[in-house]
Amino acid sequence: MRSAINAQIREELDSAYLYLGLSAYMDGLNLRGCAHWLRMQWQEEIQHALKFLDFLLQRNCEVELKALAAPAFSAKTPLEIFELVLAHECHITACIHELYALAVVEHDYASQTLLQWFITEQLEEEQSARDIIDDLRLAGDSGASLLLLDRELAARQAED
Ligand code: OFO
Repeated sequence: MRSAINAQIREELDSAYLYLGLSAYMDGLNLRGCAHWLRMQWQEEIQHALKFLDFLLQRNCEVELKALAAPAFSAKTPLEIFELVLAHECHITACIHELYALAVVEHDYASQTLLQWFITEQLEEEQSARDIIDDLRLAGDSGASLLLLDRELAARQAED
């Protein structure tokens, strides 16, 4: 379980790095609201990594930080970018579910409690990405609608 949680810390930091890259890309498209939303997401992923890391420390387990790869993506349009976000979140959900299954096999009740928080969080993560994708599909080729959506995304606040 310790080793699997260490691997998940890297997954969360990878997510953060990906979203930071996507945020910078969106800023380059002058979609500053999308860039802001993705930067908030970057911050949230760092919090997720810290939640796992602090859990290991609390249990007196060794933390092994692993190397991160540079984020690489071929998505270009806002719709493609948020489809990538959703696909990535689905991947993270699968990782969390695997971790939970392992915690059950190992009778690791403390990990199960921690992971229940992440299971709920992943529902929200996927839903947020789906909502933005739906809005982008509705906006279609309308620059005015995209601008409105971009302004809406600019309002995202950091979570506690
Ligand atoms: Fe950590 O939830 Fe997104 O990746």
